[in-house]
Amino acid sequence: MKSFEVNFDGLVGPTHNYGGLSYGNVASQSNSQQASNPKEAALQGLAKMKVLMEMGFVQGVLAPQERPDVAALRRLGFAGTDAQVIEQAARQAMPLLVASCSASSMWVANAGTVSPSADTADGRVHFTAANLNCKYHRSIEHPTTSRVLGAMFADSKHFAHHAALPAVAQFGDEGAANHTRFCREYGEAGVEFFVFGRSAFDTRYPAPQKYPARQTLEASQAVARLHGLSDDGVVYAQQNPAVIDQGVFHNDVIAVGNGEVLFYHEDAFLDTERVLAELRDKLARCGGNFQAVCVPRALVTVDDAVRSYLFNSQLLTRADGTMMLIVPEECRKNERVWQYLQGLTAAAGVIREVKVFDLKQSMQNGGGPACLRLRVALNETELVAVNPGVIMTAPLYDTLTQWVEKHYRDSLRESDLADPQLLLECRTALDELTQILKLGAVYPFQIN
Ligand code: SUG
Repeated sequence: MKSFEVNFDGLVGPTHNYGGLSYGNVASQSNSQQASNPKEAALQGLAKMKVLMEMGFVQGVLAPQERPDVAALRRLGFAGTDAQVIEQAARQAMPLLVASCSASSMWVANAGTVSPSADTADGRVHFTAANLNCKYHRSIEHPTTSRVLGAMFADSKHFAHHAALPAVAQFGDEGAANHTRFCREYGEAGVEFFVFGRSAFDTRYPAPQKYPARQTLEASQAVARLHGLSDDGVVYAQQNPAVIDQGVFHNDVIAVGNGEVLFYHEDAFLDTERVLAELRDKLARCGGNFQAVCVPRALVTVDDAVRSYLFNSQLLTRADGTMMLIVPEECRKNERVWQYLQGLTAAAGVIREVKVFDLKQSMQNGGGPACLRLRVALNETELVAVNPGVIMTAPLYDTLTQWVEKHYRDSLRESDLADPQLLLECRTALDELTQILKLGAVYPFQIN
């Protein structure tokens, strides 16, 4: 049976703004308070989806969330009408209003962890929504994420959904940003690679000194258990705490994998030799031939990686079996990175092509091409069972582009977030979107 890696990209929401909310994420911190352009952000994301679809990849779309999250503000003690809740929050606790307005659900690599049916004990595709509990503005995403994923992958014969892990730091879970799957074919059993930043219960693992390690070993292990993965099909690795302290807040900022290939920076992991050997071994047992492409620090520094997002690229398999990297424009602007990429493709190894996209609006908050997509490996039968409304087509692209043009602002500053009109604009847009994508009622304003 044929199988596919389907990329579901997060559609940027109407409140995309630069809130400076993510300590440890260099771009989010340094672009705080700048004016954003939500319309441009959404169109940049849609353009990437369209190009990949036109290249023959199956492309999907994941809906944004209702913001400001008035219900979250009510839980923090603000009361009255929705407009009064927003006005009070703006007056008394602006940082809470900013957090409740974040469009951060666009980075769907953090929506959850997905295990394909070939890896799981019950032969279904398993999803665990990420609790994202390291940052308040992200911790409020998972209930809606679960409803949206449930509406996209509704058939319980093929799809199993797990609620987010307990929302405490010990089970900090950032979803697929710290999870990679290696395999020979997408439809065959593979090896799931979980990268964690620290252990919550075992003091033998070192932790970063400056920035938070968002993912714990215990969270990764819980997800592997929930999904029914076998010990032979799982490898755990600790992220190098020194790179977290340099701004590598997720593993997908320093490594990316696909098929039999891991593309990673020399400083990405602790105990790298053991990790690579285990990956090689376990993939061999699935009939695969593991290939590691290491980027040496002498050519590209960790700082270059953080600024250019070289590793936050999408590594995609082309029809001839070789691979292509989808990188952000910032890679072309960094001389060392660009030179490295020229050398990489000229060497005619497994990675043969580099394609550049302008995703500046998202990049300024620390979200590159890989952050914007959630990968779901599906066989033909499973693909047919996915809600067809969320699979990208040329007409859907046109409809979504018109929808963005109609509903999105082209400038948003912190002071604009206090405008209750923004909530109404967002709800009007999302109500229409749920009809376009055939999601049914998934937002709090639609179900309460
Ligand atoms: O969680 N930025 C996101 C970026 C997520 C990137 N995702 C992956 N690497 N997979 C984060 O730090 C910034 C929001 C702000 O500051 O307005 C933010 O949430």
